[in-house]
Amino acid sequence: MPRQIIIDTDPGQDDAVAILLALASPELEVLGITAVAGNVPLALTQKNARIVCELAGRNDMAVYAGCEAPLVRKLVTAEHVHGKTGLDGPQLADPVMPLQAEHAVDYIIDTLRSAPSGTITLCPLGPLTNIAQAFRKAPDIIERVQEIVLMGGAYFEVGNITPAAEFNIYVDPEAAAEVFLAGVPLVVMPLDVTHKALTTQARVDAFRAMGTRVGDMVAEWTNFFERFDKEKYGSEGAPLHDPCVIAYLLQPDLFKGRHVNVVVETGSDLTLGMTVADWWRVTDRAPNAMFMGDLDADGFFALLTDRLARL
Ligand SMILES: [Ca+2]
Repeated sequence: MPRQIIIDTDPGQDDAVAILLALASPELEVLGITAVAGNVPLALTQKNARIVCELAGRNDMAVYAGCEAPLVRKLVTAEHVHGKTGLDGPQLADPVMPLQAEHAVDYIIDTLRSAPSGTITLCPLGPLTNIAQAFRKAPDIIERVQEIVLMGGAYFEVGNITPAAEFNIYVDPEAAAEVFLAGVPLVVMPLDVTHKALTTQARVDAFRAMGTRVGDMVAEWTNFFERFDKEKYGSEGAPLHDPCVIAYLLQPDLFKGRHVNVVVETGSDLTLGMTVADWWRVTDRAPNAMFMGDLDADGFFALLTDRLARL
């Protein structure tokens, strides 16, 4: 039986690739896609999620709009990386498939309550606002979650939006702090991993060589955000952050990490949103997260290319 997942997302070109990877993979059943404000405002992330579903030929997918602002802070966005639409690069038509009427938070709650306990995995690819709101509103669902596999945080790579913090966690640190302490089995894909998933020229060429619309789109998205990241990091390509979450569900042996304690900083202006990971186990705080640190990048891109070619 395929593993049932809900993708919570703020597309974002790398979110788009993650959604495509999930929809292309028979091991996974995407129950629904919940949008959250993050890379761009909610009106665009929910629209972008639908654009991506249509690109995959999945106009039947249910897409829900969630929270338009973090729990207590003003929204910070990342148009400087993703462009004004969040999916800048290729020309994309507006979606025709509808947005679901139910709020994403209620959808998450209802879905977890109606399914057998421990059968649904949450895959957050953006700020953790929707997940934290669902846990606040319906604490009974927390123990029903099979696992949370998320993109966010950093330890050795430290920060990409501030010197100390990764974007997803920084945007809603209070939500992240609550989710990390909720007691749900947690797998974290921090920058330490995603910065190894680099879109080199050969890897982008492989997307284009598929000769499909999906392959062309992924190559164009990658070219768009690469310009920014190459200059910033001086690397040979851009990190493909969010697909790491889906790749982990398909092939966990591509990743290596440690089960450690991770706490999110919410009090300091200087290090707000920092994921303080006890990598060296220097405290007696109980481990709460599988915090990944290494990736078989060639294996990751082989998996991604193989699956995207099926769409
Ligand atoms: Ca994202």
